[in-house]
Amino acid sequence: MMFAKVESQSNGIDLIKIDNEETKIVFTNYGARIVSWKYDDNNIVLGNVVEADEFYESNPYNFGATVGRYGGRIANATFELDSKKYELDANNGVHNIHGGPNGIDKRFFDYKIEEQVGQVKVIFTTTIQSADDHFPGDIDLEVIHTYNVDHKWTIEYKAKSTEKTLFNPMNHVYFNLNRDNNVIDNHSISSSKLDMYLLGEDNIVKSMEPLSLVNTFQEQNIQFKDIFDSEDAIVKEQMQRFGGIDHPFDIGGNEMTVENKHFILKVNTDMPNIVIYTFNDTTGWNSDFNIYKAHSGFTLETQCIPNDINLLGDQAPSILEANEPFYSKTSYKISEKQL
Ligand code: G6D
Repeated sequence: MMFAKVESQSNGIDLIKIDNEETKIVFTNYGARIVSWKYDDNNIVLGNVVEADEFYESNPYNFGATVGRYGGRIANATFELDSKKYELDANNGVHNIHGGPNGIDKRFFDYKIEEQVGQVKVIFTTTIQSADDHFPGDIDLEVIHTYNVDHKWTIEYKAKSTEKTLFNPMNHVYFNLNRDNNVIDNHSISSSKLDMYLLGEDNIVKSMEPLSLVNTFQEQNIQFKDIFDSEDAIVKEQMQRFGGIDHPFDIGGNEMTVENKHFILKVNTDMPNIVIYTFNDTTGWNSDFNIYKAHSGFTLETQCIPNDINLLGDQAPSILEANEPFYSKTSYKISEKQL
């Protein structure tokens, strides 16, 4: 039997806890974020349920958060749309990242819960004002987290903007499928296509010609460790420079699998790219909460390629027309391997 219950903590934090027998998932109104996902006693994602009311406010790594209105970096915090120049807040050196300093990861969403046959839906709503982040247009946004009896977590984004704008939302959950929470180097990724866009200065994509990892490794199933330790000159340079993966990918058939010896995680998305970030730098958080070492987790950020507006101009897939409904869907399904 599936059921949901709400627990309130201090600082306005509500925890929405969904119980589905061997798996349990927890969301919060703060950033419409996932706080916890457990398979029996195993934590599948990074987060903190017990101290959620203190942990998330100071967490600089966007753990589990809905990120927007634009996920990833916009170079030099500026872009042009229909020949008009927009200046954003720089919150990553000279760049804008993850929607800027007033991104939606730091706001309280309204929500309602719908318990249906075989699934629970948590519908989070908010409005992003142009005055919040200096992008054009006010956006009415719904982020719907659905959890079902098959242990599948689905995120749907529904939005509408008052003006033509950029919209590139994603979820910044970090996964770790290891029972001992050891680093994720032993996980492997697989898809019929694993094309990695190479990064230049400040982790910003430098070329729209991706490198096929399937060709480079002659495999469709590749361990993170083999990527980190690759002797291929291009891969090696990228791994040494960025401390791991922080790259957008094109995947095959909208589907990718990540697994270790215990679990299989399948991601399915209608977004054009997935940014994989292997939590390469954990030194930027001076807090007792920071118990993380490099490669403690990895993200699967389903989104348009960051900085697409400056790379592709009016062909950028993140462009959203005024009053046009936006819809996007991503799901993550966890299953245990039969030994
Ligand atoms: C994103 O790509 C970025 C990283 O570079 C950043 O450090 C992280 O979010 C917090 O995945």
